[in-house]
Amino acid sequence: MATAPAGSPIRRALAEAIGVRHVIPGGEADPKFRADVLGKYVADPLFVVRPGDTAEVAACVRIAAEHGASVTVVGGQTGTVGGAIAAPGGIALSLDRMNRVIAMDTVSMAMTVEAGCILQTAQEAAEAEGAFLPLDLGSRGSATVGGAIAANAGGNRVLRWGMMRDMVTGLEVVLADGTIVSSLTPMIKDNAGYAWKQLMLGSEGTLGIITRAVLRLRPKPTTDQTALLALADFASVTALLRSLEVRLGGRLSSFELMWGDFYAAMTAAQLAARPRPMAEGHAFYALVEMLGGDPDHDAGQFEAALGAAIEDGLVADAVIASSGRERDALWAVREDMVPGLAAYKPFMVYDVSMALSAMPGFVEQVRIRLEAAFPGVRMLFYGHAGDGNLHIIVNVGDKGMAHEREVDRIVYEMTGEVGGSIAAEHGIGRSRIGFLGLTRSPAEIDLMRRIKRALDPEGILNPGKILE
Ligand code: LAC
Ligand code: ZN
Repeated sequence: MATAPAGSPIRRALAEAIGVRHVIPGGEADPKFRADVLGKYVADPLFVVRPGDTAEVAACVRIAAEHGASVTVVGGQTGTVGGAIAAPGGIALSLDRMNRVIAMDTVSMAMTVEAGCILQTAQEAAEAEGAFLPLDLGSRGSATVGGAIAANAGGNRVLRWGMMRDMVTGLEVVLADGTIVSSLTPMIKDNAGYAWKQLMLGSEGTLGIITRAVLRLRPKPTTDQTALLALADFASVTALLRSLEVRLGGRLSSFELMWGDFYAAMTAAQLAARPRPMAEGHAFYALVEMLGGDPDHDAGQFEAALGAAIEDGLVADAVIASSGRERDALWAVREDMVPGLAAYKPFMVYDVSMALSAMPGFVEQVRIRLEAAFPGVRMLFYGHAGDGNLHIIVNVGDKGMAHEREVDRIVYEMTGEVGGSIAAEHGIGRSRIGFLGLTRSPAEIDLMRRIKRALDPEGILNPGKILE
C-alpha cells in the first residue's frame, strides 16, 4: 500500500494548502474514493485530497507537480472503464466538497454548478425553477456533473438533446501547471478562436481538471408519454424509429432498444419486484419516450403515432404507461441493472457505436465469433439505438474476467471492421488502452499525443488513461 510519512514534505504542503483534515492517507480513505462501480479496479493512492474551491484545486495540482505525483479526479465512480482510478502512488482528488449549484438563470436558460455536484441534484435544481437539464443516465444519483463532462456522457436522451458536449457552454478548468482557465459563459454561440472547452469534454481528466461549468437548460416539458413496443426484426426497429421521429414532430426523446434475450433476462430477474410488462419471446423491444408540452393533445398524438406503426406492421405488441408508476416500471426493465444482471456476473460491458445499418450484421458476427472462441458464452445486447450505440454484456464463465482481453479483442476488431467506434459514451479509460488503434488512425492518435504533450508535458494528469 502506498504510504507517505506523516511529516513528508508533500503531505505538509497539501495540508497547508487545503487543511490537514482534507488530506487523507490512501490506506485510510473511504473505498468510494478508490474503487469503481463494478468493483473491477481498486486504486492505491498516496492521498485522497478534498479541496474546497478552485484555488485549492490549483494549489493541489501545483504541489503534486512539484513532488512528481500524479493527480486523478475521482467523482461518482460510475464509469466502467477505470477512468477515475488513481495511478499507484498518485493523488486521488475528490471534488465532493465542491458540489453546489451556484447560479440559475432561467432567462438565459443556464445553470452554473461546481464539478462535484451530483447529476440528479443539478436536474432537480433546474426542475425546481421550471427548467430542464436533459442529460440523463441510469447512474444519475451518484454520477457527478464534472465526471459527466470529463467523460462526455451520453445516456438515454442523446437522440433529442445530444451528449454532454451539447450542453456545456461555460467551463472552468485547472491545467497541469496549476493555471486556472475560466470562461463561465452561458453563450451558445462563441466562435472566437479555438473551442478549448470542447477539447476538455471527453478528455477523461488527462488534459485539465474541470472545477465549474455552465450548463445549457431547456424549458421543462410538461407531459411525458412512455411505451414498450415489441418488434419482429431489425428492419422494423429502424422503420419505427424514423416513423416516430417524424410523427412526433421531433419530440421523441428516447428510443432504447433491447434484444429479446436482454428483455428476458432483466424481467426474469425482476419478477419478485414487478411483473413482466409483456410476454418474452419477441426479437426486439423498444422503450420509447416522448416529452412534450401540450397536455390536451400529446397523449393522443403519441397513441396515433403508435397506432400508425401497428397498422404499418412494424409493431407486434405495445404497452403504454398510463401513470407515473407504470412509466417507472417500464424504465426499470431497461435500467434496474443490479438485480437484472446479477445472474450474468462476472461480466464485461461494452459500448460500441456504428452506423445503424451495420448493427444487425455486427451483432450476428459477434455472436458467431464469441461462441466459437468461448463455447457456452452468454451475451445480452441492448443500447441507445437511436444513436447507433450498442451495449453488450458478456459472460464467459465464473473465471471469465481472466479472458477479458481476448473478448475485448474480438468485440473491438469486429467494431473496427464495420467502421465503428470502440467507445460510444464510456470513453477509453484504462480498460480500453491498447485498442484505440482499432478504430482511430495513427495520424489521429499522433494528434492526440501532441495535444496531451502540449497541455501536460510532465504527464501528471490522470496517467495511464486513453493513451499508452
Ligand atoms: C447503459 C450504460 C452501460 O446505458 O451506459 O446501461
Ligand atoms: Zn449507455
